[in-house]
Amino acid sequence: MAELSCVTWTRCYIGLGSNLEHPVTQVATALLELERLDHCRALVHSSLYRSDPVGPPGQPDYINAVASVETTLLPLELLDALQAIEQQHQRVRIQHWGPRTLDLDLLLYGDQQINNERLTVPHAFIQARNFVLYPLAEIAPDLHITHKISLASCLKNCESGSLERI
Ligand code: 5RU
Ligand code: CA
Ligand code: CA
Repeated sequence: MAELSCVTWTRCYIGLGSNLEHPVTQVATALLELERLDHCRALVHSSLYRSDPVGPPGQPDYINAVASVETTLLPLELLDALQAIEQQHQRVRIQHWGPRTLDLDLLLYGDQQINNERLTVPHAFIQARNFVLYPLAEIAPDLHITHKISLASCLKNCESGSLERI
């Protein structure tokens, strides 16, 4: 008798950001690369957004977006895949929170809470950053960040500021 297959697909949310070397192209290319990742399917992504830099001053404006995929990769396997894409974009770490060609953040991995040396999920910045919350709301308005914290409640406390959908 035929067996039923049993793999678990977990929906994950990924933040994209760039403020060097043609940021719109960096983010658009990264979306295509996410779409082509092995063991991932069903990519959905937000519009691209422009915003002022948060953190160290004197950087170029950022382009941000949020994407979601379903994956059979484990969290650290997905992180490896995201970091490999960052490397393909010649990401160089000079200054902490400094400008970058491409930053891919694993924001949410299903409803899991993960705390280890490489990974904190939900991502530390998710609850207070307009450049994460507004794009996220575009693709998953009913999302909960944790069992107790809804995306809608985070948005109520987060001004859109300089954030501009492009
Ligand atoms: C401090 C606060 C440092 C928030 C960082 C981005 C942060 C940014 C980005 C915009 C950084 C990390 N500003 N600043 N978009 N990343 N607008 O993706 F996110 S550096
Ligand atoms: Ca990052
Ligand atoms: Ca980031």
